Formats: sequence, structure tokens, C-alpha cells
Amino acid sequence: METKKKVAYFYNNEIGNYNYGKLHLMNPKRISMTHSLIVGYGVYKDLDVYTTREATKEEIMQFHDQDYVEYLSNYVSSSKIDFLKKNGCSIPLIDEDAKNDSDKKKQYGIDVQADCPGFDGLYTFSQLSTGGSIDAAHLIINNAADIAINWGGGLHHAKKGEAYGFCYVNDIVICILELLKVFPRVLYIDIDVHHGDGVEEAFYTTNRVMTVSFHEFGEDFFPGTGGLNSNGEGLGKNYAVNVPLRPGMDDESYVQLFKNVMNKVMEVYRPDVVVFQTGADSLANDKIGHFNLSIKGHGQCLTYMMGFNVPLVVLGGGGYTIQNVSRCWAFETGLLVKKSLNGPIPVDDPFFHLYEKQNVLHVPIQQVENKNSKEDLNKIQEEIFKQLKDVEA
Ligand code: TV7
Ligand code: CA
Ligand code: ZN
Repeated sequence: METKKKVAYFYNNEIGNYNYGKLHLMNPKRISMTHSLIVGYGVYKDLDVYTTREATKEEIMQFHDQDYVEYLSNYVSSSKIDFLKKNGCSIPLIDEDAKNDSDKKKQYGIDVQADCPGFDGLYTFSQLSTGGSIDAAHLIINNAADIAINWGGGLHHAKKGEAYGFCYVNDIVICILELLKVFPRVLYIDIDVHHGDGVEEAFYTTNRVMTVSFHEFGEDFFPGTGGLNSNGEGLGKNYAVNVPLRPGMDDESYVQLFKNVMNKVMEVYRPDVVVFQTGADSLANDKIGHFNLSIKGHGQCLTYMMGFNVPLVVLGGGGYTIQNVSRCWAFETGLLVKKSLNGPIPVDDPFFHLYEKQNVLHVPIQQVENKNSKEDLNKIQEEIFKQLKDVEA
């Protein structure tokens, strides 16, 4: 029998105000836009809405190196230092730090070719992203929710001592570490168009977390890891699953492959809880990714995982055509509470002017070739099934 699930949702009004810089593609405003649609379409009525808190330094240091976290927490942008100096505020600490700033920046991945710029409030932003994912885990642990959503989370690239690929603090790893305090086996799924390298790496040698990432792969696509044969090491051997794909993946082939792989994974791994990173840069018309999924196709992956009746933490991730990201995550919030979002974008939405096609929630896909042949996809699936046979044994 299908019982109604208790769905929790984490949000903080502040998160949308952080800014990676004018030209940067990562725009936290998409989280606020998502929230506006959730409110505007009335979905919030079926959610337990929680205000996200900032994760503490101790919580963040469960995964990250102390010196890295200290650096992030003390980070002040050079423009802000200039501003303070100009206004006669000489704070010795800042000047001291500024001396070896460029060395440290390099060491910690800040500013390297602009993927992870230093920006004002980057630490608080990361604390908010992480606080939501930690508390989502706690609600699941305390049986206070069946599903817990944090669209501000999902920053899967951050490394132990280094910012990477738009990510400073790995909220996902920290969320999973919380879950591991109680649950024997955690399954991590990642449908962001990029490989979930930071999470995979953190749990590469354990069988208590299985990581499964679907991603675009090849022709120098970032980050370049996640080949079919990267499968874990030591006790973790076979507990990392990678599904590397070529551009142009469409709903039909993606959803079929997703269901086949995840059905087998659920059968052999039988996780106690699932953490699902639902990066929306796998949608058609993304500014970075080259997949061709519709919002409905993307959402079918989530619906499929709901069907296993295992507690679910749902996180955001990438997504660079922000009007589509907010549409997608609002629609998926609806899926999780079994409510369909009807009608055009509400006219009183504060971000209404940003939507080009204001009359619809669902936007068309592209007319492009799917570079993944049926044969390619069958081969990938076959290889993964072979790997999963060894997990079963
Ligand atoms: C989870 N792709 C994160 C995805 C991280 C992708 C990359 C950019 C990019 C950054 C910009 C920018 C960009 C047009 C796109 C090899 C480089 C090439 C930076 C200019 N425009 C997630 C990271 C990826 C930053 N990085 O999975 C500021 O594209 O490919 C790379 C590395 C070196 C750095 N340069 C790009 O979705 C949240 N970056 C414009 C301004
Ligand atoms: Ca992925
Ligand atoms: Zn991505």
C-alpha cells in the first residue's frame, strides 16, 4: 500500500544573495527562484519547511582539513580589504594574511582560473549549503521525515583540503558521514552532468557507501575522472559505479539506463538510505552540459527512486540555465509530495521577468543527435552488471 510520505524541505532566504562574480555561471539565485516557484505553485503546503542553519566549523572539519577550513572562514576578498583600508580601518590580521595570500589561494584552489573564485561570504554560503544537508540527514535519522530536500546542497567536487569545480565545502560527504553514524549502508546517486568525484574519492575504499554517478565523459569534459573502470579500491572494490556518457543523452535512453542500473544496484546493495544529487546541468540547453534531458525525464529518475520506499535525502547540484533549474527543482519537489504544478509561472513571482517562456513550466528539448548509440549503452550496462555481480557474491 502506498502511504503518504513525510517530506521535509530546507531553505534559507540568504543563500540567493551570495555571488560568485558577474561572469561566473554558478548563480545561487536559482535556489531562491526555486523557492519562489515552490511557494507560488502552492507546493510548500505539502512540505515541512525548515529554515537552514549554518554548519559549524567542527561539522565541516569532519571531512575537511583544519587549515583549509580556517582559511575559508577567514577569507576576505581583496576588494573588501582595499575598501577597509581606504576607509582607514587597518586590521592587522588581514594585512598579515594578505602577504602569503596568493600561495595559499593556490594551495586551497581558490581563484584558480576562476572556477572557485574568492568572493565575499563564500564561507557563510558554504555553511548554509552544508547546514541543510546535515539537518536533512538528522531528520531521516530521527525518523522525522521520509524524504528531506536541500536544493542548496549537492556540491560534489569539493576535496578534503581544496576547493574544486565551483564547490568549497562538500556538503554531501558530510551528510553521508552523519548518516553513517547510524546506518550501515548508504547509497549515493549523482545525476549531475559532471562526475561526482569528491564524493567518490571520499568513500573510494569503503563498502559502507556505494557511489553511482551518471555523467558526460570525454573530450576534456570536466573533471575527466569517472571512467567505466574506476570502481573503488580495497574494501571499496566494486562499490564505486560510473556511467560515462557522450553528449546528446535523451530522456528515452537515459531513463531506461538509469532504471536498469539502479534496479540492479538496489537489488544487490540494499541500502538503508539513499542520498540523491540531482544536478540540473544534465537538462537540455544547459550552459555547460551537453545532455538533452527534459525536466520530465530528469524527474523520472527521482520518481523511480521513490518507488523503493527507502529514506531519501535529495540535494541540488549544478545547473546553469537558471530558469530551467528552478523549474526542474520546483517540479521535482512536487513529484516528491505527489502534487503536479499546473499552469504558467505565477505572475506575482518576484523572478517572473527572468522567465522567457512565462506561460509554461516545461520547456522544449533540443534537436540534436544523441552521440550514444544503443550498442554503446548496452555495453556500458553490461559492464556495470558484471561489476555488480561481484558485489552480490
Ligand atoms: C557542481 N566548466 C560544478 C561544475 C564545475 C565545472 C568548468 C566553466 C566555466 C567557469 C567560469 C566561466 C565557464 C564557460 C565551465 C578546465 C577549466 C576551464 C574557468 C574559466 N565559464 C558542478 C568546472 C569546469 C568561471 N572547469 O558539477 C568564471 O565555462 O572545465 C573546467 C576547467 C579551467 C578553468 N576555466 C574553465 O556542476 C556544482 N568551468 C566564466 C567565469
Ligand atoms: Ca554525475
Ligand atoms: Zn555539474
